[in-house]
Amino acid sequence: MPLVFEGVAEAQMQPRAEAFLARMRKRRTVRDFSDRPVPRALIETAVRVAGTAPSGANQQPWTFVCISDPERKKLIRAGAEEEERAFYAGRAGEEWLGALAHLGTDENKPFLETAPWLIAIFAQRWGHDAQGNKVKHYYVPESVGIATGFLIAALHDAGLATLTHTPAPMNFLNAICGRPDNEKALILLVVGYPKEGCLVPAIGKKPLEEIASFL
Ligand code: IYR
Repeated sequence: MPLVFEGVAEAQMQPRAEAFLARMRKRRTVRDFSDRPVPRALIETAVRVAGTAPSGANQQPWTFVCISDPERKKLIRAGAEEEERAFYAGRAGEEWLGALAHLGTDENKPFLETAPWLIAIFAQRWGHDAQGNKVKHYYVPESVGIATGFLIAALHDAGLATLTHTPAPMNFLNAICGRPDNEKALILLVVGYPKEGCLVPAIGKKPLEEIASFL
């Protein structure tokens, strides 16, 4: 079918790109969340944005489990803190803990109960056809990573804060979220408003010269 391509007037292209950059530059990862509720419709809309992402063979190999139920959040916090205690007590190793030190993180994850929404992002390592046969999926981590980027940008643009949390391993999420074995939890996105007086590490992003080359 013919492409519907809504272009931007040439004079507007650079200003539009810069306005988007200015907006995205204001995104910060947050670890202190307020318990202020967030309407489900906002989360649904942001997940629909994630669902527009490109994916290998357009297989859309992702499942976004959106959790606001306090009982599930409590189970997720318990599961994550158990893994994180082992991680910080030595499983991570000196080098990894050294790389993280400036972030000030530890094994306590109260935000997993405080924040109004958790989005557990699962990658479907394979799918099923109508007869229930296994269907191979292509470029799964790449596809789910791209969709997650869309999701983070959409939530930020809607005025919400996120934390890209990765308790490892995350297998405990399958049972809590009721997901089958072909799905692997990749990221647990924490979503809400920052707590009043929330602090973030004094860190910045690399300049263009360090992240790009033009040939
Ligand atoms: N998953 C742990 C450790 C951690 C790892 C990385 I890499 C970070 O950028 C931040 C934290 C935790 O969430 O505390």
